[in-house]
Amino acid sequence: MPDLSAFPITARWLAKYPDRLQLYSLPTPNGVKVSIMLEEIGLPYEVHLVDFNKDDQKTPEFLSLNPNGKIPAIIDPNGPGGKTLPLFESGAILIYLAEKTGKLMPQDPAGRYETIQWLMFQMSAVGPMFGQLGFFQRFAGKDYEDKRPRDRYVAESKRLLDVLNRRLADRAWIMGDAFTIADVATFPWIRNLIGFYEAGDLVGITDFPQVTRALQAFAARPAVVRGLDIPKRPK
Ligand SMILES: N[C@@H](CCC(=O)N[C@@H](CS)C(=O)NCC(=O)O)C(=O)O
Repeated sequence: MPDLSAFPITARWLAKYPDRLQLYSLPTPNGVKVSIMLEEIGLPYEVHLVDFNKDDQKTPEFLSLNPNGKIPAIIDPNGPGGKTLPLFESGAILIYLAEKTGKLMPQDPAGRYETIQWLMFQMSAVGPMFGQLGFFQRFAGKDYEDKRPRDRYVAESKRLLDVLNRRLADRAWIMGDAFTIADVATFPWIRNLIGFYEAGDLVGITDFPQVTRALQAFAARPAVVRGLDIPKRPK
């Protein structure tokens, strides 16, 4: 049985199954990327709720795993070379899990880099821009009188949706017929933009029919349905 006691996070979130991958998360657009991925690839894991209402992500135990204080983060007791691997940043975790299992990533080197390219597009553009738009549309920023910051993020989000819409015009998924980690990273953010942020009208989502078509297909995948609800939110 692996000994995870060298990781202070396991003192606050006890591992019942230390031989399984440990996931520390909450069902946010970044968090569900990893739960969806784990459901898709069928790797056994144990999930721990990081409750933002209790500022769990700011505790010394959580910061010992991710000094950036953000979910998701993992500890894999069966990491490279048989050693335990701690990892944070959802994009890095998706690449790691794809390569560990040989799933949701093309095998050929060019296809692999192209998938990583679209994953980076999500990590560097879609996530941060939609996140800012969410702040100005749904949270404290909605009361700001000056609408120029909001409008800037609306314009940039529309531009990004157009890039995706064109990419999907002749493809089922971002990489073609194969569902990959680029899709796992991207569609939770589109779903969140329309759903939780209630910004569908603001960005004119009906102008991006390829994006909404792929989003529907994404939301219908059984592993996605499961992953979107892991871990369960506190009542
Ligand atoms: N680039 C990071 C971003 C992670 C991130 O922003 N997570 C948010 C939830 S979606 C979070 O933990 N927020 C808590 C906080 O800021 O206190 C990743 O993709 O893993």
